[in-house]
Order: sequence, then structure tokens, then C-alpha cells
Amino acid sequence: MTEAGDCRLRAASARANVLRMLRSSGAGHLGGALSCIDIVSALYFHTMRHDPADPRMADRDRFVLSAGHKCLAQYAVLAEAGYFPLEVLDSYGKLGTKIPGHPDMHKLPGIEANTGALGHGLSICVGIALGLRLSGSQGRVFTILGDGELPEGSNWEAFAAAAFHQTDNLTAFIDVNGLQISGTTQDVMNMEPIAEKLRSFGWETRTIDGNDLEQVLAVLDAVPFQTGKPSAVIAHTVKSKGISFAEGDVNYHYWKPKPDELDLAEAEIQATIAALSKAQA
Ligand SMILES: Cc1ncc(C[n+]2csc(CCOP(=O)(O)OP(=O)(O)O)c2C)c(N)n1
Ligand SMILES: [Mg+2]
Repeated sequence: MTEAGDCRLRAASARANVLRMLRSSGAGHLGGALSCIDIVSALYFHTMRHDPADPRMADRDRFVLSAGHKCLAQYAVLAEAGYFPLEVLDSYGKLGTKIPGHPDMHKLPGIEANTGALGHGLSICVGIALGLRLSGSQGRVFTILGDGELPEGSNWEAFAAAAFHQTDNLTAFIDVNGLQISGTTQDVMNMEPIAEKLRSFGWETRTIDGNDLEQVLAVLDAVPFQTGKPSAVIAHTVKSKGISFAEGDVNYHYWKPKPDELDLAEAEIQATIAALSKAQA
């Protein structure tokens, strides 16, 4: 189990992997990947039972990235965890790649479900959670939804079904970065109060800073929050977290960087890695 300091360093390396994919492809969904990458790192390096050498290991914990456009975060962490060689990152955006613009379980071992059309991941997770319970598995299911994904009505059928079936082996993070594709979630389609809605649907909720690894690890250590109930974590985050000139700016939802901008972003992440490594030594 990796503790907060190590997770922070892993997340910084994963951020460098995200930039490596952007350098290869010339464009990608930066903002949402970087808001959730600390959570994805905590899941893979601290919490989940999984084996990069055996991605289909029986009784593994499952992770489904419901907001599939944030997949740069998952690819970056899978590479960091050893699911595939780092060189594969350089195929992002190229024909025949194993790491396409949205995750594909038929292309990349370690991906549990195809996502990208928003609003489907949670339903898939409820099915997996029920299947695991039926088969007597101790496996748990984790997912991340975007705050701009919540208006998809299918989510609410899944929230209701998960609670009705008492899937306490299911944990959903809502990555509340306050932005979606074209503006603030408040302006485009306000779903607040999210925690109250989820509680009224029968979920047990916690609210954290989703870019603070101490808080992310602590909340993950506490699931299920209540026996017989699914767990939801309202994770307040910053879109494009870690690249100061892009933080909280909707223009970096999908980023087509100019070479000098990418140089600047890489320099900042490398400086973060150096500072964290020094602090760990
Ligand atoms: C069904 C569906 N409708 C529209 C889109 C286009 N789309 C891609 S990302 C996005 C915004 C999602 O916002 P959010 O979930 O908050 O993601 P984040 O802020 O983390 O990038 C939209 C509307 C989609 N992928 N699927
Ligand atoms: Mg968002």
C-alpha cells in the first residue's frame, strides 16, 4: 500500500505521462484528466487489489472511468503501474493505438468497460457490483463521474438501482471541478446540491478535496461508509490541476498545445517531480 507522499509522487509522474501523450498526439482532453488523476493514482497505488501482470485476476477490484474522455489520466496511471511499457504512450492519437481517445477494453488490458458516451459507466458498475456479489467475490468496484456528466438521466436510474440493491461494494467519485465542455456546470446545467441528491437516492456520501492525497486516501480507507449502502465521494477538484496557467480555465478542457506551451507545462511538472522526490528522500 502506497501512502500519501508516494502517491503524490506517482501522480506527478502520471501528469508527466499525460503530457508525453499530448506531445505525441498534438491534442487531447487535458483538463478533466488532471482534475481526477490524484484520485486515479490513489486507487491504483493505495487502494485497489489488482495485478498489472494479470489484469484479469480473479477477485480483483474493478475501476471504470465513467467520464471516459478523462482517459489520459487512466492511461498515465496504468503505464506508471506497469500495465504496459511507457513507449506505448507515444502511440496516443495514432492509427492502431491501444490507447485511443476513449478507453477500449478490447484494445488495452486493464480497461474494464468501454466509456466515453457520458452517463453509462455507473450503470455498468452496478451490474459488475451485483455480479461480483452473486459470485461470492470480495472484489469492489470504483468509478469516477464528471460533474458535467451528472445531467445524463441514466445516471439517476443507476444511483437508484445501486441503493435499492444495497451495493456496498460500489464507490463512486464525483469529480466536481465546476466546469464541463463549454462553461461552468452552474451555467450549463446546475446539478447542485449533489451530496443532498445522492443521499436522498440512498447513498452515503463524504465530501473532500480531491486533489489532496491525504484526504483521498483517508476517504478510500473508510469505504464502505455504511454497510448496505453504496458510497459516493463528492471530490472538489481543480480542472487542469498541476499546470498553473491552465488551472480552472475551461479552454483547457480539450487542449491543442503550441510547442512552447507544452515545454512550459513539462517544465512545471518536472519541477514538481523534483521537489516531491527531494521531500521524499
Ligand atoms: C453522451 C455524451 N454527450 C456529450 C459528450 C461530449 N462531452 C465530452 S466531455 C463533456 C463534458 C463533461 O464534463 P465533465 O463530466 O464535468 O468532465 P470534466 O470537467 O472532468 O472534463 C461533454 C459534454 C459525450 N462525451 N457524451
Ligand atoms: Mg467537470
